[in-house]
Amino acid sequence: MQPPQILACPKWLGHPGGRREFKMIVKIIPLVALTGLLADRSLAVEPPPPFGPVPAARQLAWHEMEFYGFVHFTVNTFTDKEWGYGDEPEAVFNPTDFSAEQIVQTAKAAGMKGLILTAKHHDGFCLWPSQYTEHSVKNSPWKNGHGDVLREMSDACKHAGLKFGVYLSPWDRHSAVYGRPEYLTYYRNQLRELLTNYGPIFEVWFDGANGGDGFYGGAREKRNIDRKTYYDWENTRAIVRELMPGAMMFSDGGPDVRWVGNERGIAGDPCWATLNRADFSPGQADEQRLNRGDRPGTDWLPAECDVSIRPGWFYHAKEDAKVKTPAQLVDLYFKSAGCGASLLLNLPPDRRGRIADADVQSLKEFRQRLDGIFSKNLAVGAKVTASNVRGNDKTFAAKNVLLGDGKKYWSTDDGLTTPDLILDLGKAKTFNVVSLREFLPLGQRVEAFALDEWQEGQWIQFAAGTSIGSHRLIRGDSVTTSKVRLRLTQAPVCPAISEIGLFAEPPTAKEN
Ligand code: FUL
Repeated sequence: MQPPQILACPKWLGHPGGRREFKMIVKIIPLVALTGLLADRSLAVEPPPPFGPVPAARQLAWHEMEFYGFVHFTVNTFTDKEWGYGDEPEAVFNPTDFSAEQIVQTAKAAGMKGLILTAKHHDGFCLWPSQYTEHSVKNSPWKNGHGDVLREMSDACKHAGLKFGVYLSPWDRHSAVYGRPEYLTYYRNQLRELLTNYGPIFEVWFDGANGGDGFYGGAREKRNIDRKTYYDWENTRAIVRELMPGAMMFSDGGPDVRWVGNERGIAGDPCWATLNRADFSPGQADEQRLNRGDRPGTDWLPAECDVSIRPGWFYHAKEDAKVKTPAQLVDLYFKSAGCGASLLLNLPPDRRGRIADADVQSLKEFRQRLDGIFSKNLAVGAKVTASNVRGNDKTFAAKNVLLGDGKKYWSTDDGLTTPDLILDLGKAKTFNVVSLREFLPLGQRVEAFALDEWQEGQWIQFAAGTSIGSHRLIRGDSVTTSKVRLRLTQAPVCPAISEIGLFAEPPTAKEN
């Protein structure tokens, strides 16, 4: 048998026993390499263990959206009401120039990542031709009863790259069986219809309102239900999990996203992403707690800030002059998305079935102002150092906070809960907005922080706050400095910070 081909043949191979030694070496080398690898592995620095409840995959995807829209549209648009009684004839629903395209493009241009449509509001009228009721678009004059608002909106969203969600009011003032067990079957059938025919659905909105009285098939009476037991929420929710596992479910108490406790669009400070969910159920709101969350909290249950661009949720011509200004919208963005919650901004189509000009204009300028702020991160290019880096491993390097991809983060050794991080900007820069984010798969870790500027040889604090979570925007007076320090001042565990950004908001952005 031929010996193996040896290209560079060391001298010692020539002496007796040399070949045997060589064979042994050939066997040993991979072993050594493997042992080395294993040793490297055991040396690899482990990421910090997660702290408290952590977000599910659907919640992580939702956190990335931050800003999306509500579309309140139904018979109320034509009767000039906010809550239809349930006796509105189908004939009143007749938009003269409905355009899902115009609605969706308006939302997209404003920077929204999705839209949630009132498939059925409290009045019970269905914007899709449900096979379970006659009280729907199919008996309206719109498109001779062949229209389907859900279909058009879901298609337009898909086409534009926006996610689509549905609001299906549990309270139904039209249904003759509302209040009886049969209604639950009807409600669940409709839920199945929506989730099967108009998906993918990113969020299902379970409203908690119930005023009691209604048409109820002609009974015209007050019907009270037990909010805790009537809808058998556990089994109703199971339908969503079964048909659309990626969908977020909204209600006062989640299970995936919670109400922020007001309809003004303003998150609490702090606004924790966690809540003790067992204390809440739809329609059972402790507004203060929903606004701020619970810390410590048993469940990852972040807040959603719902607010309308107009005083009402539905379109009323008399409110045309009361559309929120670009400055008010920017302010809302800072007070919702900038506090770790999401901004769900309602855009009500008018009687044409389009977003009115005043709203379109305001949204356009709102977007321009936000872009004006966030298009340039003044921290990019800074030299970043930290008082500690986890295991001195570059996986957890301080400079990860500038990557902006949300995938990497700066962390420290276990037990170091109040470290500092310094951005050396190289020269004096002026900013008035600071953006911070935590790496959410490891939970919400930081409980308090401070920001310092370097002035004449010393650090001076210019801002401080509590919760960070998915996003914390600090909007303050202008700071001009060449160095910024982030000081984490309270936390139960070491941090995982994925972003620090510095931005300059032009003074005009605060004016109307
Ligand atoms: C409330 C409803 O009663 C309003 O009409 C609106 O739909 C708002 C978003 O939720 O509970």
